Amino acid sequence: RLQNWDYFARGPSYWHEQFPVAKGQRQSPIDIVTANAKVDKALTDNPLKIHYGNCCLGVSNTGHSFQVAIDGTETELNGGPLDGTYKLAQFHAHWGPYRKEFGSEHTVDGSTYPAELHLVHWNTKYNDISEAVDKPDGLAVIGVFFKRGREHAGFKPISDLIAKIPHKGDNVEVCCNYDPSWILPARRDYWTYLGSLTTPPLHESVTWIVMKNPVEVSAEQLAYMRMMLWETPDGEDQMFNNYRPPQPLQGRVVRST
Ligand code: 1SD
Ligand code: ZN
Repeated sequence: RLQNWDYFARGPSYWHEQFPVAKGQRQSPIDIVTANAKVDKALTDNPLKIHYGNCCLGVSNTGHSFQVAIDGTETELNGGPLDGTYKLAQFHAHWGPYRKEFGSEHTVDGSTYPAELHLVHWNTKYNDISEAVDKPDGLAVIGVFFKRGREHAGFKPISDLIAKIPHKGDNVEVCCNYDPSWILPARRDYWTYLGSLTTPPLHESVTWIVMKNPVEVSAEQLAYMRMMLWETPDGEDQMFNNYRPPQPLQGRVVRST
């Protein structure tokens, strides 16, 4: 069964028909205009603390991305722009076509990257992610830009598994010790703003934390993502361009470390 939204015939410019919040006041992604970002000392005085550990369960093909399922029990994200403690629920990515330098959701002064990883966390003041997903302070997503370059050893255990989940619904276990913080850039400078999920139902529930420094992954690691398939009206096809373009800022302020 085809879903009621996709990235082609029922793509981002149609999502508002079924999800009116698509035209809301705090939609994501956005273009980050670096000159307009307000440096906020409070963000560095109370640094972002990220603790993950060995928490990965499996990698699946959701039909829109790969998604790594997490046992978040021992994970913790707090500090920076966040009140309280958030736990990691899953991570996934968005990416563009072969050899192109676009596919990221956020853009920086109009520049794109070939992919963007999203680590999705939920606020533990709620009982679980399903309760948190539509609350204004329910989610925190860390975005990490991927840039084409050298192979990323810390992403390799996951990119190797992505090659094994071609069809929607395919799932493989992450059998070895894997800590998602291996994919984070060494320098943790970031931009932060209040936004939304970038896929329907587009809930305005996300505190975005977008890492300023991209991480390098190889052309082959990007190619593994594009080897995944998704369902199209004509059958299956290579998965790419699974990104939403930047949305209006609507007066929001982006803060910077
Ligand atoms: O695209 C994801 C979607 O798969 C789902 O994980 C949702 C959270 O439940 O988040 C969006 S996103 O805003 O992180 N792109
Ligand atoms: Zn995402």
